[in-house]
Amino acid sequence: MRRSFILVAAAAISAVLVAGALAAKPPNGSTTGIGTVFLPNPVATLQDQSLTDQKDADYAALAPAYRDVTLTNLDGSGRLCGDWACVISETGDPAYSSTSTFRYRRDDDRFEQVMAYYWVTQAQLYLQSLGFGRDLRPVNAEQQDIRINTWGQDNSYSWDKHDVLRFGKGGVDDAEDAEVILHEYGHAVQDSQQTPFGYGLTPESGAIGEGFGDYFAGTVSAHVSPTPDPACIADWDSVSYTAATPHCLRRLDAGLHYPENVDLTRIHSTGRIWSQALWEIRTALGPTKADRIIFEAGFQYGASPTMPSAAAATIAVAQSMYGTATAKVVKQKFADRGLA
Ligand SMILES: [Ca+2]
Ligand SMILES: [Ca+2]
Ligand SMILES: [Ca+2]
Ligand SMILES: [Ca+2]
Ligand SMILES: [Zn+2]
Repeated sequence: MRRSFILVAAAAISAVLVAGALAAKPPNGSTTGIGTVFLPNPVATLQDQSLTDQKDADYAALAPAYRDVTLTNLDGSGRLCGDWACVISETGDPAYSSTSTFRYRRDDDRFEQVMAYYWVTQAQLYLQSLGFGRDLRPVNAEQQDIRINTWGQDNSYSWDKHDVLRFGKGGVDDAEDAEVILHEYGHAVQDSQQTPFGYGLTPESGAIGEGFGDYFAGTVSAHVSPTPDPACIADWDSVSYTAATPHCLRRLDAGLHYPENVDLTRIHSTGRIWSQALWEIRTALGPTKADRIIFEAGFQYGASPTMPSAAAATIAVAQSMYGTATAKVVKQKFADRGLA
């Protein structure tokens, strides 16, 4: 199953993936480097709702949104591959640097490759900082395959059969917005928590998956680079398909309620019930405690939960990790959405 971040019919995918023939260059051995990225995206960073795609141009108003960051966990090959992410590009040149210096602007396809490497790595490092892989079991702690392609539709997806994230180039190139990257990585996280690999086999569990992806984007984005309106997801990608401001793909505070706002033909929209419950738990408990509970619960509620059953599993995890007072808070936040 392929899970995307917006509801656009998926085109057939070529079974033949061009594996980015890599030039035979010597490894440079360095596991850290420098990259230029958005943190998390220009609209949120600059608080400027008037920014538009302008056909992938690198125009002056965007200049203050670029940031140089340290790229970590590289494998020393001079490519954007490492412990937690490996980027293969099917468009433009594959990024390569003998000095691990990856400074590009958005009109260069290599910019999105750097974004994908940086943000997937940051997401995994955030999970580890919470204790996953230490006192808690690891979550998707492996090299995530990422492909960026010329697919023209405005859509990206996680494809669990091949354990790969793909980012397209419709409108604002999808991997120019950290929150699109993180939403898709959220799907990979949930897939990895199931045995056999793969989460979300029913429409309602799919809606939880979309809500989880949005929540994951919100919590990791706010951890790495806080911005004034953290409940707005994909502030930059969405300028291509939203007229109202602030531009958001979706929000984490939509005020929907179970079951009357459930529409299982619109799982992304319905997922806002779930994402809001998680967001309010995070607000009440703080990000560390909330995310330890929320991500641990992903191991517990199975591949195809209903929203109430996943809520019950999450409350039980809160009880066993932190006791009755914390479980009560979690239960109340789910109750506010009609889920407990
Ligand atoms: Ca671009
Ligand atoms: Ca584009
Ligand atoms: Ca897009
Ligand atoms: Ca945002
Ligand atoms: Zn999705």
